[in-house]
Amino acid sequence: MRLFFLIILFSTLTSISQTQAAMSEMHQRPDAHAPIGVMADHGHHEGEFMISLRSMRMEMDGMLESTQDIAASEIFQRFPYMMTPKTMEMWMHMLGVMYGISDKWTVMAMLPYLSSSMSMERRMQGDQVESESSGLGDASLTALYTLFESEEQRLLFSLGAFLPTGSIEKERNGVRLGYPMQLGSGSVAAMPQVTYTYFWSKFSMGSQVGLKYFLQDNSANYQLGNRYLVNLWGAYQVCESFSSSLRLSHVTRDPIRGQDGNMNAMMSPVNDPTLQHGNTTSIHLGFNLLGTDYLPGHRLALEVGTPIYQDLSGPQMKAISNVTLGYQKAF
Ligand SMILES: [Cu+2]
Repeated sequence: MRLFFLIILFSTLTSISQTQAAMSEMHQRPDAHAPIGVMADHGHHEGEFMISLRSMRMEMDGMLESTQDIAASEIFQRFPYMMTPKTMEMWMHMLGVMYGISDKWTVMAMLPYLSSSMSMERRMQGDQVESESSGLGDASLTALYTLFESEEQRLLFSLGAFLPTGSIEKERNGVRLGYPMQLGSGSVAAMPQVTYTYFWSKFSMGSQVGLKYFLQDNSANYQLGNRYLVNLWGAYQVCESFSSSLRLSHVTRDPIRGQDGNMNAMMSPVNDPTLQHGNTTSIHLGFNLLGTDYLPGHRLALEVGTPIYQDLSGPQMKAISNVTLGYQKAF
């Protein structure tokens, strides 16, 4: 009986150590990490520490009403707005830190820095004006739990807490800027997510669903609409240090609840709380580079995306492109 027990114990320990070896082997694939535009896709082993830096650029050009383009002249004809946005560029630089508390539990902290600019056309003057805002965005703390991980697959749950560290009081000449130009939400938000990834020898596929749920009204008496996120991707490992990926992402934004009393909703579509929601589906082409012989363990990734479907409430800015460049290193 004792011998039987020892055999069971020994084989269990052997299989655990084999799984560990397989797991670290899996971590050494370039596509072991999701495309860089996806967050909270992987956990870390006990005592492992990772630092990441991301730079994202989002560009918007022109306006959409529902799914149709709408010119500034038509907006001024049909709506009472005093100005309408033409273009917007947003940069987000994000510092992230991950730490494996155990092989199951990982914690992650993220701190974004935003810098946005928008050009608007004015009805009366017929000219263009620019507005800018920059500063810290909303920081987040996320707990990740690896429910299951083997050589072939990984199932991960995460729960993020977003903190209202970003300003919601950005102004131009003493006038509060519209919702898209504010740096934060002003509210605490919870974000549960589930990520499942399956690995073949050269291919991998992943899926992620998430919800960003705002928990309270902010100091300006509104709360941003909840966000529903879906990601689906496939990656192909071209060689041991390089993989390319194709990703579909979908974001649904609920309407804003309440209204910022310091913003004149009739000034511009971006000030109108009834217009800041809709659906966007995008496609992204990505590359993951993993240093093997040269700079082992360093990761560099790029992802370039463009919307393929946008259905926005009322006249809203049309997204054109988004690009993410990221660097990651585990210790
Ligand atoms: Cu990590």
